Amino acid sequence: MSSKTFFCIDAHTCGNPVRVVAGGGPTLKGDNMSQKRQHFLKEYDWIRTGLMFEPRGHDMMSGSILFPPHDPANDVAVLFIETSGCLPMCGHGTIGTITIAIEEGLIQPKIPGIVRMEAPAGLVLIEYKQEGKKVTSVKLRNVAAYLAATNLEVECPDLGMLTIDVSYGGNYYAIVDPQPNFAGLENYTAGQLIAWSQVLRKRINEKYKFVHPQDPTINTCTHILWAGATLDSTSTARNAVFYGDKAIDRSPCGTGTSARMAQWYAKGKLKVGEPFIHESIIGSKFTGKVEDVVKIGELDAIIPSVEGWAKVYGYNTIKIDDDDPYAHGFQV
Ligand code: PYC
Repeated sequence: MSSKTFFCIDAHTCGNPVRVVAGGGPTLKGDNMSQKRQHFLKEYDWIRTGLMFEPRGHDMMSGSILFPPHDPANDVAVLFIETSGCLPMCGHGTIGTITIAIEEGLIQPKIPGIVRMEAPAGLVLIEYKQEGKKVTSVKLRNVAAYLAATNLEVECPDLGMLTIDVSYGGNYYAIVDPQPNFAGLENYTAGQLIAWSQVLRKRINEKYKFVHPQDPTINTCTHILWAGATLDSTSTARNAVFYGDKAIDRSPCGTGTSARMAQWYAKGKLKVGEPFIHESIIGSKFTGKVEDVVKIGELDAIIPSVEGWAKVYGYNTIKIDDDDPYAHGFQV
C-alpha cells in the first residue's frame, strides 16, 4: 500500500474555498505554467480530484499548488486546481492563495506589498495590504480580457431561447443578462441555475468555438455568468457564476468580473478607472476596474483589476492512500 500526504492550508475568498497545497505537490515539466498545466492534467490529475472532490472536498472546492517562478524577476508560479479542472486563471483562487502565501510565509516577495505571479493564462501583478501579519486586501491586475462574441442564440431548458455574450477574463464566460426569457438571477433557485447551466454550456460549446488568440490550450467556454439585480444599492452589478459540474461561486468571481468588465467596456457601459462593484450570490463583493486598454493581436482588450479579501481558517494534512476506494474522489 502506498500513501501520499499533502500539507494544505485552507481559506475562503469572500465565501468561496481556496485550498493551497503547501507541501506534497508534484514536480512538473514545462518552461511555463501553461506547459506545466498540461503535464499535470496528463499525469497528476488524481491529486486534483483527490483533494477537490468528495470525500476530501466538495462541489465548490478549489485550490492551488505553488511552484518556483520560471522568470527570476517573478515571485511565484501557481497551478489552479478546481472541481472543474485546472483553470488557466482563477481570481478568487489568486486572492486566497496570495493571502495564505503571505500570512504563512510560503513566499517572500522581492518587493513587500507586491507579488508577480505566473499563472497558466499569463503574468498577474498583485498588490496586497497587510495589518500586522494579516493580509487585509489583495488586488490583482489580471491578464488581458476581451469580449469574444455578442448576441449568440442558445436554447435553454424551461426558459427558451436566450441571447448571450461570450467574454474572456482568464476563462471564457457565457454572460446571460436579464432579457424576455430570463428575469434575472434573483428570480430562480441555485438548483435551477445549475441545471440550466449544465445544458447551456454543452450547447454553447457544440454550436460555437472560442480559442484564445495567444494560447490554443484555452479553447472552451467553461463558465456561465447569470446576471441580476444587486442586493446593495451601492453595488454595480450582481452575478451567479456556474463552474465545474455543480458549483455556483460564492465569491463574485475574479475572472468572471474581468470578463464582465470587458463586456461592459466594449459596450460603452464602463470607463477606464471607474469602480465596478460586483456582488456574488451571497452578497460578498469584489471591486473591479478597467486599468488599461490594450490589444491582443488585432483584438481590443482591457487590463482588468479585481480587489477582494480572504480569510485563512485551517491547516489540513490530507492523506491519499491507494487502498482507499475513493482515493481519487467521487462526484454524485
Ligand atoms: O474567481 O476567477 C474566479 C473563479 C473561477 C471559478 C471560480 N472562481
